[in-house]
Amino acid sequence: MSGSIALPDEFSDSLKQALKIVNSASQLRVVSHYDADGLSAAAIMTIALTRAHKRFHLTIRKGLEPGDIDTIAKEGNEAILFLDMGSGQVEALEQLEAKAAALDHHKPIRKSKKVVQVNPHFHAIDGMTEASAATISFLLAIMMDPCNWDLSPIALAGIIGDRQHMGGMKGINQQILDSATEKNHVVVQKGLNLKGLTIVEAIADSVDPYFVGLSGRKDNVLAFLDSMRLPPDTPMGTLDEVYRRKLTSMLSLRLMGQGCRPETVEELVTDLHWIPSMNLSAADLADLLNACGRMDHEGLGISVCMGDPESIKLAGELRREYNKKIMEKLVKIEAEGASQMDHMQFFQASEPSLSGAECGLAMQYILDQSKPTLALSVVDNKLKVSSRGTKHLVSKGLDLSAALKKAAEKFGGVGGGHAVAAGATVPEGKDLEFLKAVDEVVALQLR
Ligand SMILES: [Mn+2]
Repeated sequence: MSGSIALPDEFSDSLKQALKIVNSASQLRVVSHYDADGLSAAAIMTIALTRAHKRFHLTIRKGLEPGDIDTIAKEGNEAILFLDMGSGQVEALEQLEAKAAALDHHKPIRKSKKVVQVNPHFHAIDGMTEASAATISFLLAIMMDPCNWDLSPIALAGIIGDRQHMGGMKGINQQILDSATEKNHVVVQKGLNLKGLTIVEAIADSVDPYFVGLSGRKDNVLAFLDSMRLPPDTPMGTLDEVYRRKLTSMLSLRLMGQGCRPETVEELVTDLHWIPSMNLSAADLADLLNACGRMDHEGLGISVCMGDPESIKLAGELRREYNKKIMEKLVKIEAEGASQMDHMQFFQASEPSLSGAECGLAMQYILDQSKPTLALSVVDNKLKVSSRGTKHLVSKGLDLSAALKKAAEKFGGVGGGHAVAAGATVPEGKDLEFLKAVDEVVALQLR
């Protein structure tokens, strides 16, 4: 039924239950998350439902707060699909009158008799590395109709958006990639993981990877390229093999010198998943979606996934704007560092919607690799916290989801997410106590 994807029977069963909800409803409510994975999942469902001639109403949210669920409850929906969210709110979803399915890869709280949960965690599949929300949405889409296999590049963009591809695709994600390649929906080729038209642009404007001393400083990049006798305006596409190797080794050395983990350095030369139908790589698509979501243009993200050339162009402009803001913050963090506690480090995010991205990039490329990083901002008089660790720290016991949940609940807040990346909201005025509580939990985890 899922084509060539092999899934545990019980996981297939949960997908079939979700399919039943879709098939039996005359009209569906779809709610998804605003990040690249959530937007990919939403775009896949949007296209699949349209092809199935289903009426639906899509909303993209930054999170699923109790207030959001109350609003949805009052709409009198027949059936609701929650994408990239819902597993953490299963209790509240059970109160809904509508039939509800949560296609989520975040750690679930418990099983539910009422709410259909399609979640890899229930089936010994790692929701952090083997299946994202876009993966699950895609599995449902091809179950609805195998013609939806052409949406596989969007699933790959979601997977990459959630950084599940790092160190190589795994599990269900790998299965989708293999079949998508076989069906010519994507072409895999090795390349330098930089975006931009000319080399000087690609390095100077690069926030991911962020090159300490080069990113955001064009003059330094010009000097760097001059030292290699490489003309700065060389188009990225025309870089010959000798220069590509030279540039790759120089940039790798820089990343190592700034203390990046080996898996981060390895990512510099990476498998690019070229999408012939869009003239983009899946990583590029993920990047565009990320910018759309963070810059409050979620609808544009959906039309980018539909392959609209004008939307792709507009999203490119948004990305430039978005990168500029992040670049300014990263250059500042590079100069000033983060505030240190015994077992973690933190900084003030430039604005709430950028805190996750800033936190992730600062953790990966700039700050102390031996401590997780928290980025703080204030939303509606509440402290909003984004946190990131490294896979290495997670292998040593770090679980930011548990740490933030425990610390936030101590002060009447909420927290959760993944072991390597989590968030929390805490009542204002409890900042210092909260940070101390996180520090204590992390100390125990990494002991
Ligand atoms: Mn996700």
